[in-house]
Amino acid sequence: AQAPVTVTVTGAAGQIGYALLFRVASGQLLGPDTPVRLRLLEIPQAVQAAEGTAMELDDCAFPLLTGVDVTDDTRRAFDGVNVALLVGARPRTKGMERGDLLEANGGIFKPQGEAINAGAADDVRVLVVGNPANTNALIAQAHAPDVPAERFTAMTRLDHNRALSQLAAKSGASVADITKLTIWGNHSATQYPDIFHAEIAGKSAADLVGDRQWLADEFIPTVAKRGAAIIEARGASSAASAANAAIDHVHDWAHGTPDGDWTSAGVISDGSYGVPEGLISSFPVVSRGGRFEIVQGLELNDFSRERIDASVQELQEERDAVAALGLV
Ligand code: NAX
Repeated sequence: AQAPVTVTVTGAAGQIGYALLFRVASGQLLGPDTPVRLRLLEIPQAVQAAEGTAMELDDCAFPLLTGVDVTDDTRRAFDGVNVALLVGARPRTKGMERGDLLEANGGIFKPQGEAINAGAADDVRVLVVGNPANTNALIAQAHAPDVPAERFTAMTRLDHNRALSQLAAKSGASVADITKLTIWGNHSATQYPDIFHAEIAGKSAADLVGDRQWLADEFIPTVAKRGAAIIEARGASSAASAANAAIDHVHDWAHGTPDGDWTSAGVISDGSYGVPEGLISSFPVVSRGGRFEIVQGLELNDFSRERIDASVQELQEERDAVAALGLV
């Protein structure tokens, strides 16, 4: 039998954690043949709640789940980790400036990066979900010099899936017919969902639906502000859909993207498309041989260029802010 893969989930007692852990344990993250060992990291006040979730995981009697450890010790949580899902983060509270938010998250993602550097398995893959996801990923990566930088990624797959769903609704097509959609930039309100290379059943999506007014006034803001719309309707932020996107992201990273399609992920820039090297920005990516590769050679029109530049500018400002705090 295959050796178990160690999956560490931070913020395990939170709402995304609750939606995510059962899917990981049932085999949806890494497939039906891979046993999983879970490590749940929480802050001391939430350890008891995480232990309750661990009891429920036991009670599911998942055949693939070989063990669950709950801890508030960062080093222990990441010792031997193969897949790290960094979900727990410091939310923005009333009166908090952006600098305070970045600093508070630096206090979380710096030690987690250090612990990954110290103890992770050689094949470790890291997905940062906790916001501000791109910059939190950058902070963790900066403190893990012995881990290849490409192993640190940030989640824009929920934005990608939201865009697929909106485009399907507009065009009357099924999401399964839509390929080559892209989320560019930051996982924030400046993100740019790009349909200019997308296809619906093999035909240009932009030709089928894309009058620019609909794009600019409806599609882009609906995707970018979907998180707020969910909070408004549900009284709580996206949880099951965020967990689903995390599963999709890691599943595709490990198992590959389908031929003729790509997905979106926040990955470290190599300078592609003019995105400054070292920023963790969302790009169109394919996964081959267990690695994400940025799709090359796409032509960008002025409409796209302007929006990508604005989002990348925001990422640069976030990097400057955490650099000034000594966090990268
Ligand atoms: P919750 O507040 O329900 O849960 C967060 C959990 O993290 C809490 O249990 C808390 O105790 C724990 N935590 C805090 N600091 C920690 C630390 N240092 N180590 C371990 N655990 C720690 O939030 P939830 O709704 O689960 O959302 C989690 C994060 O995902 C938030 O930052 C949220 O903004 C972010 N999101 C990111 C999305 C994305 O697409 N990238 C979409 C969904 C979500 O908004």
